[in-house]
Amino acid sequence: MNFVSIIMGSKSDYEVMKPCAETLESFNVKYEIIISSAHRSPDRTKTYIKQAEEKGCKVFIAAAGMAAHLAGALAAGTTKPIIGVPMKGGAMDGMDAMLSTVQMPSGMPVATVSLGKAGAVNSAYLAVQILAITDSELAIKLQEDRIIKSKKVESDSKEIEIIL
Ligand code: RP5
Repeated sequence: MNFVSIIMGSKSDYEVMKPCAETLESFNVKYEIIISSAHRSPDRTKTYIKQAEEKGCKVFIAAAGMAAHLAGALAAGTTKPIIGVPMKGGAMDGMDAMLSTVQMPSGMPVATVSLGKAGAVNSAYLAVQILAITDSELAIKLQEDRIIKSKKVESDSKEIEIIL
């Protein structure tokens, strides 16, 4: 069973990450979602990575804020792709999490997406794109989604556009 795993450092990350789960659902991609912290529950995080991988997890999405170490900790425990979603909040409102998540040492990549809802949604899209490399049905769904998005730009424009 192929699936994606969403891991959040805290329950306080859940609201931001809901759109990630919803996006995976819109593509009928199976996922697990749990709370586990690199700092507060390192053993649970380590154990979960191994168990998820054994069950068929193909991509991990890690959401964490402040001195965000979760995505890096996952990268240390698996060679599966890791997508890091930095969370806003704290004294630096996410800049700390963004730098902590993106600044990985060479050979230990974390694909870091943006702060906020766009990052949460894009983490799901990136996971779907990775799965679609070996899943032609999913690849077609992604192409259809692009067409819908492109048509929406045109219809939105028609509502307000002025062309001389
Ligand atoms: C991080 O610290 C979590 O991912 C969260 O974004 C941030 C704050 O956590 P809480 O204090 O709200 O639990 O580990």
